[in-house]
Amino acid sequence: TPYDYIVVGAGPGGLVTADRLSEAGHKVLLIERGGPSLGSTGGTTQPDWLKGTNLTKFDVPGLFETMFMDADPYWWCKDINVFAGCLLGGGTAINGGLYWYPPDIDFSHTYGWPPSWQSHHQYTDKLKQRIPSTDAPSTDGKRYLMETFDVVEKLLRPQGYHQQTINNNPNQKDRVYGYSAYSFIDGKRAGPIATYYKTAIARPNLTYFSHTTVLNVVREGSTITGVNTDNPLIGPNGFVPLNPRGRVILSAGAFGSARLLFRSGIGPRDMLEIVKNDRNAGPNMPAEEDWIDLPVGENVQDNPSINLVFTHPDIDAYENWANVWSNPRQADAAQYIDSQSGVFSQSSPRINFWRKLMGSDKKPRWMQGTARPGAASITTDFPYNASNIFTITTYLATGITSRGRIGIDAALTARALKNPWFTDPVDKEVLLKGIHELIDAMEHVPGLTLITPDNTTTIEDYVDNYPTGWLNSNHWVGSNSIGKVVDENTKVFNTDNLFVVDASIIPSMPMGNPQGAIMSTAEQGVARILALQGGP
Ligand code: 6FA
Ligand code: ABL
Repeated sequence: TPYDYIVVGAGPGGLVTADRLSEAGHKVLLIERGGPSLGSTGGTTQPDWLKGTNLTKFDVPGLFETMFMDADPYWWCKDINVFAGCLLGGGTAINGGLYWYPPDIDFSHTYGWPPSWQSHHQYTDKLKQRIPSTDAPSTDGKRYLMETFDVVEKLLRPQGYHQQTINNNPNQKDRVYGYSAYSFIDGKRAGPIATYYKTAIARPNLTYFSHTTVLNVVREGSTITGVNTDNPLIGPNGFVPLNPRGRVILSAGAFGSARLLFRSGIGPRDMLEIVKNDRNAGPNMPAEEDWIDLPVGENVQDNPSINLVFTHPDIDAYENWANVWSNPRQADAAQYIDSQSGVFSQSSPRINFWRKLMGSDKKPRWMQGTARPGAASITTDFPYNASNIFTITTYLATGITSRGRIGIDAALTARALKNPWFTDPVDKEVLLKGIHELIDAMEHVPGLTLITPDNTTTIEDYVDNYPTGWLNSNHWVGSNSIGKVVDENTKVFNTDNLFVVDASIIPSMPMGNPQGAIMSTAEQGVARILALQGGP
């Protein structure tokens, strides 16, 4: 059967979009390549200690770190060479849940947004109504395992930082710190899965297909007529048609949506040639005279991030999260099962902070810090007390000038062709400045020891020799930047009815971990699509 709207991908971009389109009464098909996540959506992956409940790995915030410690991590997309969630909720099913209301500057013309997006605030308000942030997700309103907050606060205060409820003042991002805010509700992962998806799936005019991969959009010149999938149950040969005035919306993520455009004959010639030479994808491409040349995959950004690992005698490293799956602290597990309260109601981060720094190019850049008990990696020859470790991840955010490129290789795996971190040396200079400020303040915190890098390595050498891939923050944006690949209504240039709504249209790095900025973008994007003439 034909649809008014086909939305490809059930990540944060796709869920906001599918919910708003179906709310407006349209006949909507939402297609997701992965399976269920939260228990409420049919997910069943859970540790033994949660047997008998419907709480899964994806529901329980305190299991977040186990995403990176599992022998069979089926939730990662296998054909994207960085972390990306391929299941209902996309990244929001597996991410750390840090959730920031975007500051106004993140939608400013300076950072690439069209002038018509300047009064964006109302769309963030719509998002807040659906997913309110909380910095105290435990159902008893208390915060747990807060030693990391207390120690890092001691490091920040002498530098003139002051405490805020961060999401009460999204525009204040210089020398502020606060409790980590999350998209959790009632002590459980929520985000768009427990909110937008929940209302969308309840509507009879929305159809959801999981375990179905869209291969390409089918187009005649500039007009999209439907999508090809790998699922014959969805339509003959896996094809789903659009209604005459129907539209397709790609929400497959920064890598996934770029690849779908390539496979549909839209993008730089070198990428389209790869698709053309592929035995399976080539025959589905439009004829060469219909190829559309757009900078798909260019202009990509991701925060460069550097981890600093410390010890302090006050810290409880929570066994570096290694036991939460098979051998959790009994009292904490019991408390969580009983009332979704306690340590397990929060993911690993405990404190976040921001600082505005000027580069030698006179451009401001904002540094974000995220601190958590434990560490992903430690390099030192000295002995240290493993039960006292914690990590500060320093990110460089709004204002970064480095850009990279996303593309596909001969196997059609999506990957960075040009890494986006520190391509402009000023970004590195600024992040180094921020790291030095933190290290210099350590003298104010008795007992605080930096173990990675240790005192045999300078900060400069540490950053210079940092393994490139570790700079990845999983916050990719920009591969289909608004103004370059899509117009101000999120429509792909030179097409009649193809749209993109996800992280890929965001033209520059937002201030914080991006899921809030992405869903806020989606709120305005889908409002524009609904208002745009010529649709269903
Ligand atoms: N962002 C935050 O704001 N806070 C965090 O704490 C945070 N943590 C993480 C994190 O710990 C990890 C490990 C990762 C990978 C990301 C994190 N992020 C965090 C970033 C955030 O999750 C992403 O920026 C955000 O999810 C991106 O949203 P998008 O809507 O742009 O894209 P997704 O990848 O989430 O969703 C795409 C969906 O499309 C997936 O469900 C995928 O399965 C589906 N899909 C892709 N190709 C498809 C196809 N061809 N056919 C059908 N479905 C497809
Ligand atoms: C994010 O926004 C990042 O994308 C994640 O990388 C980060 O989680 C979460 N938020 C929480 O701050 C980290 C884990 O804490 C590490 O243990 C892990 O090694 C790292 O992600 C992998 O990128």
